[in-house]
Amino acid sequence: MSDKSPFVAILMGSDSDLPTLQGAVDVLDALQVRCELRVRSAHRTPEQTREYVADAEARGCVVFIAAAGMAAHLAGAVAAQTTKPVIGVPVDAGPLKGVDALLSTAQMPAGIPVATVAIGKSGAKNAGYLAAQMLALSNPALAARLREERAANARSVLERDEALQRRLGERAS
Ligand code: RP5
Repeated sequence: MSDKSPFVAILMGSDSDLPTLQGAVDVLDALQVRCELRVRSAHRTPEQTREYVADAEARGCVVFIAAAGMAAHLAGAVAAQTTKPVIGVPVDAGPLKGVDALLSTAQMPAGIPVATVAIGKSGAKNAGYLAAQMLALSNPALAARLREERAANARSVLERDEALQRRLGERAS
């Protein structure tokens, strides 16, 4: 039986964006959120991008993550085709190190929002978390997994602080 649970569609402008987007996939996998990953380009495959968004929505996509570098219009092009939430990830590609993609992704006209995260790998991970948080609004088990992940994150920071204090103590003695 195929899985019919709501899913997150991750689009990237090029397969060269995959090292950045892998973090979003890993976060969603760890939180047991179904996702699929496709290459679609606002500029190079505009018609296939439109078709994919309509098809993904019909199959149960509830959040889109769209990532691109340079003159990054993919997230906006996706947002133009759906009222599902769209999270934009600016990719650090090209000589402007992602600042071009950040502005292209974030500066949307009123009425067509794109929730834009940070440039690069941290942004991609946060896109995964944000998409999961959106799904968790109607999924208590996922909300619990997100809370546990936050608690584990906090424990890890405190453990690293304790390790640091031990090293500093050893140096002083
Ligand atoms: C963007 O151009 C893509 O999202 C990618 O970040 C960048 C370079 O693409 P390739 O030339 O590597 O395919 O559209």
